[in-house]
Amino acid sequence: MSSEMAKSVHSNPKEGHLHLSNANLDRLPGQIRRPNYDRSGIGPGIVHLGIGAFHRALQAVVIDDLLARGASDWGIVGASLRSSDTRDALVPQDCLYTLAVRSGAGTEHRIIGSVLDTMVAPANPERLLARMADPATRIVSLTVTEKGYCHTPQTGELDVQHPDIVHDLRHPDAPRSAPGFIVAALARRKASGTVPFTVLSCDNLSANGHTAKRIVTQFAALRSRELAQWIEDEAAFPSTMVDRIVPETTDADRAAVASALGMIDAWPVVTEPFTQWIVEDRFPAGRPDFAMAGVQLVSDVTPFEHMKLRLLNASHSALAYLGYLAGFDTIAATMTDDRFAAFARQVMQDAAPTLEMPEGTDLAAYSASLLQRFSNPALHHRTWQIAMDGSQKLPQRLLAAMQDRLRLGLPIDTHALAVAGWMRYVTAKDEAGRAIDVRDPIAAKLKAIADGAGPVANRLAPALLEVSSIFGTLGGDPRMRDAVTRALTRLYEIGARQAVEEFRPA
Ligand code: CS2
Repeated sequence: MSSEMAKSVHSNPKEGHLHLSNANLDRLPGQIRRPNYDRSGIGPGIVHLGIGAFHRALQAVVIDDLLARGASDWGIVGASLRSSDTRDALVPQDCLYTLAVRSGAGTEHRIIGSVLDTMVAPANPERLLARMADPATRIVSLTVTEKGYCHTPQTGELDVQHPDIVHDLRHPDAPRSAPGFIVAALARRKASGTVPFTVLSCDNLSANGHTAKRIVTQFAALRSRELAQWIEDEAAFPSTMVDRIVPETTDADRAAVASALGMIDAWPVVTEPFTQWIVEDRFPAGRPDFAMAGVQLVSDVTPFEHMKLRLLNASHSALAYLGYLAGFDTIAATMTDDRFAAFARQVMQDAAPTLEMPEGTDLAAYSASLLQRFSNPALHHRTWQIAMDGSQKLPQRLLAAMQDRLRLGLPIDTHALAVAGWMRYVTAKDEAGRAIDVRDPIAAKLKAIADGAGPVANRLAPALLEVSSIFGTLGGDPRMRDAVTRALTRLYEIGARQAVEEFRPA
């Protein structure tokens, strides 16, 4: 690794400030934990696609823990599939960064050293492909968000019309998408007689390993049947459940970290004390000793993934849409209103009967801990950030539980209010008539539907329920249509705050 190992004292020429770097580690205040291992001796065993804040607050911390214990020589090469921001921030500081763990009790800072290098895929796809195809790479992990899978959210199948998929089929050696990179690198490994790397999805999708495998093999089959079969037979795609709340880093966070460090970190990550990673133990090409760093290794992650998606993420999304509409900027602020806290608890309670958990799982205790985490006053997790990409998130967070409740003959009013909150949100106008900056791959389509229907619940709800990539057959169910229309009607009549207040579980 070249660039990140430079041994010069970095300082900002304009202001004369120190910058975080290998050479400056000794100048940090004594109490700040930092890599106690020789970073130059670590091999790049893991390539991570989507090196955003989430990865840097969770998997990279686990790897840093193992390196600190001398229990591993697996390092991470990170890649961004789109922007160069992370590379531009991290490479000049030798890919070191600060993890700032915040709670009501204060902030703990720690410097993470497990990321060895950071690349920007579009700037040099060949460099990333070569690294992925290198036999030294034995795991390719992913946090590319739901939309990075280029799939139809409702079915989990590859979207063959997706512009990046169309592009990657035409340009297999200069891909853009995560499936495109994985398949191109696996094709090279097959050609050179190298075992496949293990693909480790760390995104919030149900059965994320199965989904990744389905998408990768479907894409490979469009290139070659034989390649798809080889991947099917030889490559492992363990599912994982990852959990840590990681809000977007703000300039205020950067300033706070700089003052704690006495030097500048261009891109620290801010998170909560809680962290959990559950992984299916299928790594034919080898893996670090994850368990030593507290990772839970299991044979089937599905129940835990459903639990997290339907309790944590579902109530998070519910709070995000309804809280945003009620004028709350953050989840913690939304939670200070008892009515919203009670509503979040109800989303969790209603999801519980749809879960089949291993014996001994205490869903009530889990839910209580989630409510406490959401209330962490030191985290500024914006409702707007969680509201993003609803078309990709609703199916596994809210709709799957609704489907199960209908099957069980149970009412769906709680979840219907959350879905109605999303519908009100994607009209792109808030309750005071101000524009909402809706971020979603199909934002334009949703807005067009909303404009066509107008702010009239019994037109808007059925029109949006027809978006089959989100709702599938559930959208055509009269019980769904009635419950969502009723909830949306109340949102228009009395606003989110009162709709949540008036809400009483049936
Ligand atoms: C959140 C998640 O942004 C979102 O949609 O619900 O990122 C959530 O914070 C994490 O899944 C927590 O593990």
